[in-house]
Amino acid sequence: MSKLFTALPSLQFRLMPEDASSISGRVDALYYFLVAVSTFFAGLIFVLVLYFALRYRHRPEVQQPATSHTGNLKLEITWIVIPFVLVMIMFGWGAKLFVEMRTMPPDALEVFVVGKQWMWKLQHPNGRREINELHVPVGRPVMLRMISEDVIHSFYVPAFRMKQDVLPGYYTTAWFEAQKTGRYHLFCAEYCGTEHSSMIGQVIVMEQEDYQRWLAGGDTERSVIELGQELFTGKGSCRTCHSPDSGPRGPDLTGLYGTTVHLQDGRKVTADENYLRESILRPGNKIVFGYESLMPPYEGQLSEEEVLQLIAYIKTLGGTEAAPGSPATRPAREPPTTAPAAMQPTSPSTQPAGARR
Ligand code: HEC
Ligand SMILES: [Cu+2]
Repeated sequence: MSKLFTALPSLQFRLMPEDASSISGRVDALYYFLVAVSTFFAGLIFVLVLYFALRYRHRPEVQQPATSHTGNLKLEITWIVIPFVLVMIMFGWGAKLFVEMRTMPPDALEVFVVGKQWMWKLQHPNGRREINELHVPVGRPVMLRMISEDVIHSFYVPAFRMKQDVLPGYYTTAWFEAQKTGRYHLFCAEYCGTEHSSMIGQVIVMEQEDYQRWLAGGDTERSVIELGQELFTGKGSCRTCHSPDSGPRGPDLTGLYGTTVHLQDGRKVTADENYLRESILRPGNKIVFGYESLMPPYEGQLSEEEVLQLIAYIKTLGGTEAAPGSPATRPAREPPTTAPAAMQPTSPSTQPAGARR
């Protein structure tokens, strides 16, 4: 339908922004369906209201019927079933699309996004950075791992029908696959202060070869993982407490990512990106079972970029997602039997420590 409008250049009118991602055409189709259903019923109700108002207007010569209707089963079933079917179609269709939009493709290119008042800072896996511009290859899924340094922002690319809040203190993700080369608007879609309206940028979709050339063109020396490793052994001095032979000073982080971590207070958490971030910045919040709270909080000492780099490095140390299909590499190290009785699972758990979710 949007083709209809773009096919008439003389009108210079677009009902929708350009559609340039693998999902945008389908989001539009659902939207048009909602608009069509709403328009049809709004029109029908409008016409019927007018018709009944005229047809049954008060006339002195017409007698009021002595009995009043108590109901009409067939009519009532009709007006229950038709709207029910329609909204269930909307629900099923919308849910299917939503799940697809929220399921990150495993082979996606990961780009790190840090929002701050009032700019977008981005970093590619090879280390190349950019501000308010995002270069991506065409026809390849791109996943954004995003966080804010200050207030809530929202990463919005209308041409991709993609919008995701960017929060302080918590990673959110989004993905898209651009299908047309070109330049597309990037907006912040969450009011974030005085210069919110200037927090704008561009997504530049390039052919594969152009993208590779662009990626290599920066003055990048180290990849995100290498930067993380450098922090781990250098400035962060994480290695003094986290290495296979660090003993009781700190747990070995090998194979940690994606596993279940048993905490001192009996809780079990999945070692995902948000857990790793919290463990680095505020380790006291979640103490690993069997360890002392020796780790200093790194809050205020590491930038969000640095934390992202550390996490990218820790993920390379192995874990569920790094080695799909292989058994959990992490040895059991927390004897759940010594946990307080109240924290024991109600049924005897056969799940080994460090099991996958
Ligand atoms: C003084 C020693 C020490 C230093 C330095 C240290 N840690 Fe820790 N770390 C610990 C201890 C002890 C624990 C376990 C207790 C806890 O959860 O706080 C831990 C826990 C963790 C965990 C959770 C591990 C798990 O098995 O769930 C992560 C992730 C982590 N540290 C990352 C880091 C990173 C990254 C750095 C460097 C920026 C660092 N640590 C520096 C001692 C340290
Ligand atoms: Cu903003």
